[in-house]
Amino acid sequence: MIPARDESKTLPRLFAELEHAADTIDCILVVDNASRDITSEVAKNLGALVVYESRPGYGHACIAGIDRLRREFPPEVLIFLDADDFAAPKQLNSLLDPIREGKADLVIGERRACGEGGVRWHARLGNQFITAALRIKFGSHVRDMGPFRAIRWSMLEALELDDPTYGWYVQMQVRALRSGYRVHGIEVDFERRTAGRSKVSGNLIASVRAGWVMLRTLVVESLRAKTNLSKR
Ligand SMILES: Nc1nc2c(ncn2[C@@H]2O[C@H](COP(=O)(O)OP(=O)(O)OP(=O)(O)O)[C@@H](O)[C@H]2O)c(=O)[nH]1
Ligand SMILES: [Mg+2]
Repeated sequence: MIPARDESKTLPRLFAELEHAADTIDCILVVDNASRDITSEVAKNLGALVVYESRPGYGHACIAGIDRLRREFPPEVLIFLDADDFAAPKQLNSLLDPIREGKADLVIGERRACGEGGVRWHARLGNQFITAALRIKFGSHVRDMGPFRAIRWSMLEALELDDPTYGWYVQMQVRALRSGYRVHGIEVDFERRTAGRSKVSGNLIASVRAGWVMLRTLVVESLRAKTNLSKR
């Protein structure tokens, strides 16, 4: 599943890269998140199944995509992939391996720099803060909050994720850890976008806003975990 907002310029290259993983993928779903460009048309022409979500927000896009899959093609494993992550398709099989081998329920790509440069310093700092908090509070060993990840469908359904914002992946990790699912990280190559407009980590204010949303989600989800445990 590819959440995409104004990504008409990145999708052609991403789909060309996805040819490398054609044997592994049953269906490519692009969620056009209220784009102001021709993202939907480009995705359809490239052969994707397209869902349109009019409410901006990363989590809104993921929820809309999951609803559609639930109704039509619930997969065994769902892969999340950003529309500008050109390095990811070649690494799809390595991401899936721990699930195929029965060692993990959720696998997260830990980004290391290659090509045009890695995660920018302010995004890296925010990521380190959140991953350290997850380690201290929930014993997580994963070193990044990257969006390139694979999750068993049955587990995804059980987590009942509903965060409409960039807190989506924080909510996923907290709920997975506190429910005892096996969460693994694997190192993946990552290169900065070379097309389209940078919307979050390329912009300090947007990064701070996204960081704040992630932190808020972490606090809310941790408090919720505490309340649920004390009710048992
Ligand atoms: N900013 C933003 N991105 C969204 C939204 N919904 C889906 N996306 C997609 O989420 C993914 C991540 O957004 P990016 O703009 O690449 O954010 P980033 O990777 O942190 O930073 P840059 O790559 O530097 O822009 C892309 O595939 C976007 O198209 C939304 O509501 N806002
Ligand atoms: Mg990006």
